[in-house]
Amino acid sequence: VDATNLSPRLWPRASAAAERLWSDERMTSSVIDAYPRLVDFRCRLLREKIGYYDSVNIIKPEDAAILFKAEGHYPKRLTVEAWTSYRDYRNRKYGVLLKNGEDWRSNRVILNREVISPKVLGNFVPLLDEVGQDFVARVHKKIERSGQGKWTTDLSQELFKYALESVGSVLYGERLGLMLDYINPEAQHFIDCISLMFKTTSPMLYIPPAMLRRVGAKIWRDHVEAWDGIFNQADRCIQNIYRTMRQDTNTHGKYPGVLASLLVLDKLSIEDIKASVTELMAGGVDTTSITLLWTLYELARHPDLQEELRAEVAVARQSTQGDMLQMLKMIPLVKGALKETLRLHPVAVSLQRYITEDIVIQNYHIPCGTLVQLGLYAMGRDPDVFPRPEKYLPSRWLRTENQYFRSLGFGFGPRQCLGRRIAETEMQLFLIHMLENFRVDKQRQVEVHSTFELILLPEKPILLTLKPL
Ligand code: HEM
Ligand code: 2DC
Repeated sequence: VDATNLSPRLWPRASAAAERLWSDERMTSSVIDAYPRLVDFRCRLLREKIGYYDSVNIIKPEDAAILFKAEGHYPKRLTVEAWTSYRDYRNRKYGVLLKNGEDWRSNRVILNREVISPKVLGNFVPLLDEVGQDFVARVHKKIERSGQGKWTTDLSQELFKYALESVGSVLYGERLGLMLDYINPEAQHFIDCISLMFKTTSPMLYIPPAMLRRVGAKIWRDHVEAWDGIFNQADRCIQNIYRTMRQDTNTHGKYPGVLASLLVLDKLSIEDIKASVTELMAGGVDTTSITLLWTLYELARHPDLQEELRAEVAVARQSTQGDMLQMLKMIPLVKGALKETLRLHPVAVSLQRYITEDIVIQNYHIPCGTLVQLGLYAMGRDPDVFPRPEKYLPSRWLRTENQYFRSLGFGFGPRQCLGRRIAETEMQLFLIHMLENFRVDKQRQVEVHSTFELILLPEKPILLTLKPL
């Protein structure tokens, strides 16, 4: 059992299993330190072997610091074989997500400049702000139509559309039209394919996809169908931009989007650009939307906190008179809320690296080449790291000294999330507009736990009620 990645609810069961392992002579060599004690968070290091993976698991910020110092020049994380198998099967190039070594680095350096460097934020903000405004207008319309002055719904489908519209507008410099009443069925299909792709990936973490492919397993066929849908839609979007670029030479000085900028820059091959833009488009949907859903859920559970955030946004709005770029610098509590959401509900259950030198963690010598996993979910709920971890407290992020290797939701270093700036900006703008327009409420006090479908998701639908202020 990979106990670092389990929800604490399941830990008593893991503990019982561990107890059995611990007393089994043959197992002790693969169980470092007192495995059962992991259950009360005091165990700091765990070696596990699941199928063909052999990894060392850590959960402390100090240990994370040691890990990332040993990640080397070309940081490498666990390869999701289902994803590389699909690319190999269809003869498609790897994008930056799946590349490694020098090939990864040379692509990543160029992508960084167009996607994550501070200089592009000014280009992204007006595009993303417009999507945020359209989302709010759409909710107002839904409320009007309900005839009840409020709208109660599972917002996840709406949030998927918001996220895809946002990432699409940044990548293509154009609107996909997902905030309209009648949306392109191909865009809806793309959204469905991404969820299916994640869902079918997780069982294949433990059963080699090559074998599933040989026996024609349904899970592999579904996975291929999902990626096919993703690539087809991305290809259509990319072709579209490619065509219009050849027709008109952007004379109006308008920001043309990430794809067109990369094509004009001409530093990556078209195939490399297509591969990474497809990954950006696919990576930009479920991640931010689920994080926003969890944030609204937490704000609904903490009405006083919600008012505090609203007040912060109001002050920022007033003192900047709507200059969005400025406004984004004046909302530390909103940013804290997003960090707090990722602490309790991380999208990625763990971060991993193959270390490129020997390290010593908690007195254990770990040889070069070992896969080391940092359990993000476990760290976020460790009372030694976050006092009163069960409490949703955005203000705990207001002090920079509280953040030493603790805010790792987007990963770390040169291999961190490439979509981070897009994600953060898109989520901050969403919260600004929502807080300025609606009060978020929820039915009863029901705890919602997480489930693992490669990324962590709410285990059941979250019903929220939106009321105009
Ligand atoms: C990688 C989290 C949104 C695209 C990652 C990683 C994490 C992560 C943990 C691995 C980083 C590491 O190994 O250090 C998140 C979270 C998001 C989010 C929490 C939102 C709340 C996005 C968005 C996009 C995106 C919006 C696209 C626009 C990518 C890509 C990589 C990546 C392409 C691979 C980068 C590389 O290997 O060089 N993300 N992500 N992500 N993410 Fe995100
Ligand atoms: C899943 O044990 C659990 O950002 C595994 O936007 C280890 C593992 C490896 C890679 C992680 C993955 C986990 C979770 C999802 C991540 C992925 C790297 C990138 C990906 C964190 C923790 C994600 C969601 C990307 C996906 C982009 C893709 C759809 C094109």
